[in-house]
Amino acid sequence: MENERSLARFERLAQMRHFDEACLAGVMSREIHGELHIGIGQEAIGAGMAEALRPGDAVVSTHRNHFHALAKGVSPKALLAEIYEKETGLCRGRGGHMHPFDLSTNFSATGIVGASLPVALGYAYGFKLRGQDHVAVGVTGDGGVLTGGFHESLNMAGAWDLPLVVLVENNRWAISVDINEVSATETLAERSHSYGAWGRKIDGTDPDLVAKAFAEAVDHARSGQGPAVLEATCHRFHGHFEGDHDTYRDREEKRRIRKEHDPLVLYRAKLIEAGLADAQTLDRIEQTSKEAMTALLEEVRDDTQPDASGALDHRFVGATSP
Ligand SMILES: Cc1ncc(C[n+]2csc(CCOP(=O)(O)OP(=O)(O)O)c2C)c(N)n1
Repeated sequence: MENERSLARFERLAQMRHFDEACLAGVMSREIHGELHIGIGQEAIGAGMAEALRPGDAVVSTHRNHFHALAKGVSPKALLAEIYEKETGLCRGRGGHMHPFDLSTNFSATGIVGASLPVALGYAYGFKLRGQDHVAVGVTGDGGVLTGGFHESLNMAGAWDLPLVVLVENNRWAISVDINEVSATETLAERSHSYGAWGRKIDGTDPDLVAKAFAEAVDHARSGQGPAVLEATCHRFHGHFEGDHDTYRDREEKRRIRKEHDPLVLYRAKLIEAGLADAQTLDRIEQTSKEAMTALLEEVRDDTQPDASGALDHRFVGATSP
């Protein structure tokens, strides 16, 4: 049982890594336009959060949203097609990578930093009003914690015991701003105390630690005890977006981070050491995941792009066509 769960977590880590590598290919080939924010190095958070989420729960993510979408059960095909600006995409290629929206899984994201939290708060309030035992997860980076929306959302969730889980992906950097130089508190999780919320800081490079802490945070919110703040530390291996020269970080430091904190490498070693898997099994999982993603990418590349004449189709408000 324990090894099945561990293998499933390893598989999710691999799938997330390969998903973002498939996105990178589209930047190199110029099939993907605009800024692309990938999460390579941060996979353990997405891989760890998947298990505690139920279909009715809502997740509202950020500009760096791919892994949270996959964790919530968004179709990898529809997400990749959206990122590749295809008619088969989640939003028929009109939203792009920063604005995926999936009514069927209650997943959405916003490119406005900090704005994921008030939207998640709205879901949480709606769940409470309807007497549903769903939770709303608002994801933010460390930079987003410093916005007014973080305070306002947690204050209201604390005052009204709303089922809001704030998941903070602390990768240290908000573009070029080091959180350690701009935060008035030592940790971001300790801000939870001001709102009577559950709070914890964990190492977000280990999917086991994430799964355990995230399940506790979700249980707390689901059981009507009010909001939770989970700060998961992680490392962003790439620049802020593909095209960022990333000169604010030392080259040697970046090399060290990749060498010492790769969640896939670390989890592989952990499973082998604990006798939960052998190297061949893990190789096979990685290989299968890579092949599946290669096939998916080929399929997506063959899909059609929306025609410019349909730019105003599929809007909720003011649509001219049915
Ligand atoms: C309201 C707002 N201000 C500024 C930006 C520009 N911007 C995009 S991402 C980003 C930094 C976000 O940092 P963080 O929240 O730590 O997330 P990370 O990129 O590390 O995942 C900024 C300032 C924005 N998108 N929205």
